[in-house]
Amino acid sequence: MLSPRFFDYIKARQELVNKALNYYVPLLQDFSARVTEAMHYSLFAGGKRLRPILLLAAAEAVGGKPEDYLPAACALECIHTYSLIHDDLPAMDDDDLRRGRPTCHKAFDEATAILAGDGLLTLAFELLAHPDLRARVSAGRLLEVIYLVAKAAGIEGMVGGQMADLLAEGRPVSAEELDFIHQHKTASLITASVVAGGVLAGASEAQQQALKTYGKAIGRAFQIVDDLLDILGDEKIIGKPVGSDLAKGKATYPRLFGLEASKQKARELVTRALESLQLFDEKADPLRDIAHYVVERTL
Ligand code: GRG
Repeated sequence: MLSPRFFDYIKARQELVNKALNYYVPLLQDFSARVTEAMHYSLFAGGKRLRPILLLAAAEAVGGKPEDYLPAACALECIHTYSLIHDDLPAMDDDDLRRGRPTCHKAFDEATAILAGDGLLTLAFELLAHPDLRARVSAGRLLEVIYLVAKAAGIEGMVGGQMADLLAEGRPVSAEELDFIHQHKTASLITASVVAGGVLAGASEAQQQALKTYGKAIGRAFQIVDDLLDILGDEKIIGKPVGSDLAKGKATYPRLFGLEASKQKARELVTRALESLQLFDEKADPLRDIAHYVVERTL
């Protein structure tokens, strides 16, 4: 059971991240203003801030101060938001609603949505090399983080997963293919958020490995729960029509294995995530709570 203390923690972290996003993502007033309006529209549309919070919680777990790593936390949210904007485009999932509001290309137009995604992805790497971060983290550690985040977001990670997901639409997939899609499309950016937080705050090799195992496990569990919410969720809470994965012929965990086996798998993954944190002390409690949250969430 998640405690009220956990929800207070999440709320405080969301506020920290939102303030930082407002500070680090410019709203330009020149002839290009529209693209930054679209970026802000999607960035401030009610996202949970899971990836930045994971980055900050992992930094805390190894003794870092969350305030020191905010540009990196914002970078992860920028990459996540770009992926959602592009995923919603007519050429991809063709969705009209996200988080209960018109998607970026509906609120603006397709060209602006493509540019807003491009702008967010590029800004992410600007933020990972931001002077505010360089003032607190060595160039070596920053390079390591830039490398691992780029790999996780690109062809060997989220982009590759999205390609595989699109190619799997409307036909049966094997468990191996589904696992590839989940691991790449969803778990890779979640894992990168956790490992990046650890690296920034000086995690040892063993700690980095443990954070990677944790990230992969909660990343996979997160996607299974996302698939379950598409069937069992409340439209008013999830902000999009229930059953949209099924309607699009998407490869999902419940479709392949059924509801009960999917819930069981998500629980097993959370247990694995918790076990991987054994070498950490109570400073990793927020990471432990987040693992529980991943399976208990309704949004
Ligand atoms: C376009 C390169 C490219 C990739 C798109 C993220 C993604 C890949 C597609 C979105 C569809 C989807 C269900 C992805 C799985 C990841 C996921 C569950 C995203 C939603 O993440 P949340 O719940 O979103 O953290 P909020 O709204 O809280 O920010």
